[in-house]
This record gives sequence, C-alpha cells and structure tokens, in this order.
Amino acid sequence: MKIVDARVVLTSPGRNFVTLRIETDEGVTGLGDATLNGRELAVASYLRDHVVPLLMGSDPHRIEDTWQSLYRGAYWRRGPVTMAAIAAVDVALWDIKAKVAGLPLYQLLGGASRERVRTYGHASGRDIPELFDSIRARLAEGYPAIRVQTGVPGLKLVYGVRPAQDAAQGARPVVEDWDTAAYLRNLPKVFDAVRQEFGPGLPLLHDAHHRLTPIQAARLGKDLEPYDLFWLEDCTPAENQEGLRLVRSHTTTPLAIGEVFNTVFDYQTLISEQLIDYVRSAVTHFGGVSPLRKLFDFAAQHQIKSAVHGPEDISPVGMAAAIHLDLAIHNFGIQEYAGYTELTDAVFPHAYTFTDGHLHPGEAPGLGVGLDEELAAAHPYEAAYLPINRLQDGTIHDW
Ligand code: EZ4
Ligand code: CO
Repeated sequence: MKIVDARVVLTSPGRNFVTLRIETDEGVTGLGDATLNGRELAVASYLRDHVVPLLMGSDPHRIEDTWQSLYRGAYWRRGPVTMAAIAAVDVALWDIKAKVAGLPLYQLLGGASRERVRTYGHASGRDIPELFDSIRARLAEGYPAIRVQTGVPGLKLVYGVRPAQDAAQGARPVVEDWDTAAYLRNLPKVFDAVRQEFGPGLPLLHDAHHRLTPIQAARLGKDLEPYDLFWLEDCTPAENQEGLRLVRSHTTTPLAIGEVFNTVFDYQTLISEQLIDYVRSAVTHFGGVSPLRKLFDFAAQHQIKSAVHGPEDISPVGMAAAIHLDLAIHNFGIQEYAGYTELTDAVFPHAYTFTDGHLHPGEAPGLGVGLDEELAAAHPYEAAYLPINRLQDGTIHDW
C-alpha cells in the first residue's frame, strides 16, 4: 500500500480548522487534525511545503517509522507547529490502518476499557446569577461535571467568560484585562456560592489559564480546598516544571496541566515527581495518537490520569481521536467536551455520539469522521487571533 496524495484543507465553519487528508493507491483515505488556534497557516504551510512531499510513495502502515522520521528527520524538534503537523499525519495513518482492518480505532488500541467516556462542560457567568444559569444549562444538557469560570469584580473581560470567550476573534486580538489579587479574593467566594447552590456531589473544575506564580497558586489551592474541586487547571505557566513542587507541597487540590505542552519532555519532572494529577495534552498538539498513548502509559506509572484537551478549537477529527484513546486506556480520567456548531458537525460528519454527558466513538471503521470538502470550501479560512491580556497598568500578562 502506498500514499499517493495528501492535501491540507482549511475551513472556517464558524472558526478555523486545518485538516490533512491522506489518500492511498487502494482508495482508503485518512484524516488528521492540524488546527493550531490563531496560527493555522503556519501548520498548513509546514504540512504542504515540507511534509506532504516526503509522504508521497511511502507505506501508510508504517506509522511509528513515519512519526520518528518526521520528528528526528526535521532536526528542529518539538514546538507547537511541528508537533501539530506530525499529529495530523499520525492520526490520518491510524485512521487508514483501522479502516483497512475494518475496525474502529479503539479496537487497535487494545479495545474498550469502559462503556463510555465521561466529559465535563463549560459554565461561565459575569456574576453569580449568570453563572448559576449557565451551570443549570450544562446540567440540563447532561454534563456530569462542570468547569466554572467567572468574571472578576472591577475587570471588563476575563478568560473563559462569554461573550469574551477564548474564540479567536478577528484580525486584531481582543484585549482582556487582569488583576491577580482581585481574582484570588473573588474565586473562593464563587465556589462557596456554587457549592451552597448545587451541593457537595457535583464535580467542579476551574482553569486558572497560566496566570499565577507558584506561591499564588499554592494559596489559591489551599483556599479552594473546602470546595473539593475535581481539579485546578494550568495554575502556573508550567514551562517551569519545578515551580509545581511549591504548589504541590502546600495544597491537596488536584492539579491538571498540559494543554500547551507538545512532547513528553514537558512532563518529565511533573510526572516522575507526581506533582500533578491529570495530563491535559490534546492529540492534535502532542504529535498524535502514538505519543499521547506513550504519555498516558508513563502517567499511569504514577497514578496520574488522562484529561485530553477538548475545546472548540480541536476539530471533530482531533476530538474523535481523543475519544478512541479515552475508551481504550486504563488510566482515563475525564474528557473536556465543548461541543460544536451544527455547521461544523455538517463539515465533519462523525460516528461518535454525545449522550447524557458521555461520549462514545461509535463502531465505524477508522476514526469514524468524514470531511465534506464542498461545504468546507464554502466556508473559507478567516484570519483570527486569540485575545491578549493586560494588567491594570497596561503590562502584558499571560493569557
Ligand atoms: O484557551 O483552546 O481548557 N481549555 C482551554 C482553552 C484554550 C484554547 C486556546 O486555543 O484553556 O479554552
Ligand atoms: Co485550559
């Protein structure tokens, strides 16, 4: 079997997605997601100009060898652009292999370890009443666990709170504002109110989006302990893995990290010293199913569980790959699932289902996701940036 064609499809059915389609001489095709929110064209060029020519004529069954040759052969290793490009190839080849086998991908990953995949949804509000409405809406949709994000008194636009949201917005970045002290004062009050309204049993999560120093994160973790969070996410910018030692030694609030990581090396200290509880990488940004499976096996040795990143900016192709892994691995924790617009679901028709807050990959051979190229072409790429974030005096802060 040979790869005879590979092309990159850019589309924006409400937001941008980058998809790689690989075709073989036997007519079997595979899809991979290469979406890097706000930097989509860089990955598209990396694939078109530097990767596709290397794939022509090669054997699509040699997934590991292809992965290693793209990773090692480039000489310039790692980084989000490179790893998103490699991820798209890896996932498309797994899609092809599973289609040839006539099996859904999860069967090639060891088969189902559970009946279905538990998810969490996003609730947010500028204030407590708006937040409560949003939590009720997610509960009505069936979500068994809820991520809680709120406005901060005195701030206009805060991460994760609609309508600002994290959607890439237009040709110039939206500027959000931030005050860490105000946030740290406010958040425990929010969780106190949520626990009083919704009771002790509802799993609650929160994303600090890389904005705290280790000592601030340690303090927040302690302050949130009475509210029994499922996790506190991205409490610090964890390029500095050692910073988590300080956080960990001060709080029993579970910690989740990794959506911006792209190789296992970003996790070495965090996992081997058991400084976190959940690994958050996405198939799409971590080089694909192959390396993510290895990460989960490494994490399992330290009782750390999976929690694959699943925002709107992972395409249904990347989401499907995650759901197959989630069903197969033993140390599954939870899957983030924000859902998609109807138009996105029409561009990427899929076998996976979302029922009562749980996902299942379905039984179609391969990933079980298609791409309607005509509909995709009717909704072309639109330049869009993620927001940026400034402190009250104008200083740029982590977004
Ligand atoms: O801000 O995917 O947990 N989810 C997140 C996301 C990220 C976006 C960035 O593109 O933090 O909302
Ligand atoms: Co996050």
